[in-house]
Amino acid sequence: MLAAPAALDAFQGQAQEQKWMAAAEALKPQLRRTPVTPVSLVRMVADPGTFLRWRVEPTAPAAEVSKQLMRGGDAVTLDFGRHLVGYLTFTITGEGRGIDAPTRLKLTFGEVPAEVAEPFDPYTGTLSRAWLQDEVINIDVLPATIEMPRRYAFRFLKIETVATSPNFAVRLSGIRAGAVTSAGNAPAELPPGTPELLRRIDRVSVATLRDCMQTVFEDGPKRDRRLWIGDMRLQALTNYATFRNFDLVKRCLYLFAAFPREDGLVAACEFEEPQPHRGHEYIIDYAALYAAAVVDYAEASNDWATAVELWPVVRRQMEILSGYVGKDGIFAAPANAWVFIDWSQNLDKTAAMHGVFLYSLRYAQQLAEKAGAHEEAAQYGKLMAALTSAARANFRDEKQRVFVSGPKRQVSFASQAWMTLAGVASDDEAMAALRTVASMQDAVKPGAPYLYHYMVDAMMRVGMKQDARALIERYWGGMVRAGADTFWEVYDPENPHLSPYGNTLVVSYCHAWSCTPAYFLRSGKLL
Ligand code: RAM
Repeated sequence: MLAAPAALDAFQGQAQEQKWMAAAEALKPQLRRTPVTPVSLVRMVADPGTFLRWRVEPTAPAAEVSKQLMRGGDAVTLDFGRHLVGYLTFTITGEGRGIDAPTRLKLTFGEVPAEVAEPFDPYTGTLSRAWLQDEVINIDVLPATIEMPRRYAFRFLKIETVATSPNFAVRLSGIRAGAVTSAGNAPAELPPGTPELLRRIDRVSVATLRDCMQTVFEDGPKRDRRLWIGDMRLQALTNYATFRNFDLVKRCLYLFAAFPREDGLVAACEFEEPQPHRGHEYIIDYAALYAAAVVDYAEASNDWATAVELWPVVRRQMEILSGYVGKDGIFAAPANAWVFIDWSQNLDKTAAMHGVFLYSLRYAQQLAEKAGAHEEAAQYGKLMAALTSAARANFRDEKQRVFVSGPKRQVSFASQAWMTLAGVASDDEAMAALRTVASMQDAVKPGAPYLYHYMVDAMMRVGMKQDARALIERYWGGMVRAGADTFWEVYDPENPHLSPYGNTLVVSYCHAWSCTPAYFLRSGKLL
């Protein structure tokens, strides 16, 4: 009996998805492992004058650790001198009348000083306490060489001797880490003669990307350790300008294609273990931006064959999302859907989301042409024209020379950035809007580097090179000046206590979406 067409379609769809999953798995990279040893013993000194609340004071070379005999209650803190993602090994010996009890150690790993200086409990964050990187281990037999089984993201390590027995003390030695990444050799630094701050920003960007490049582009190696579309797109762009690992991008694009929701919407994130599967969250703007990620990849790698292979996935996103465009030509996401755009609180996302969809349609149209889907390309063209005029009619405030969003006609950085990137405004209008918003006291500011990226991108698009550069120096440069080795998930220069999760200790301090200054600085358009 012949299958009904819908069932046949579903069957073919599943077969295709399995192929994509197999293709993704075949591209799974081998990680490179680099030994890293600690540089110094340090102590953290509370310093309200510093953004991160703690100052790091070296007290001795790291090798001195093995000169200390440690008893219950003793602790040491080590600085590895750089952020790393990897595994820890150390040796522990016992000395005294007799080793007559287990040794209990507590290890705490920190990306930033506060994580090894402040108690984790009582924990007040909204995300799982289990993300905080502390372990208690009991060692029954000494001497022993311990290989910690978990992977950590850290620069600092505190080791506390919780308990021995009155009859013995312990000595630590051979403390070392194996740092892992799928990034290849570091790209050449920015040429000498480039202002030092920009060279430092670039270095930190590259280190951020390196440590997030694992068997997928992770969002943050401390948390959430998974692949998100919005983060991946920005990592991939920076990767094209630095490590140029095209296969990792291809693997990630396939992973999203392989596990869509039943109706074909791509998931916002993917998990790799115990076997690849989709996350349970869907973000409307991330699904739209999948189109941009596919086309960016093809442009950078020249592998249009893969992009065309993924065209049905892009087409499906556009089909689903265009269903949300109302009769008035405005994109209106379903009430219960997650539209991300940024972490800023109280942001009205209507104009920005409309802009993201319009922006993504442009990429989808380009891919449709490549795939020979001229009908869809023409449809997208019409839809883009309708969305553009609806945006001008609904979001443009001629008097204030900005874009507004929502019933309260809210002015935000997000709306200006996305209206600019969507091409709704002329270059002059966009320039005026991007400058005006910066001078408006009550405009809703970006809440995280993800939106700052699109602010810089919008400025570059309309030729505001000086402004773009100044923003990078101020914002990412601010993190560097505050001691960042890798760029953070959230940063508000005016609010060191900002966290989307109710606690700064659970913030990721090596975060994918913050790595893009290297992309801008190496674009040839900024310097
Ligand atoms: C958080 C992560 C991730 C981001 C999502 C939307 O869980 O920070 O980077 O993409 O939110």
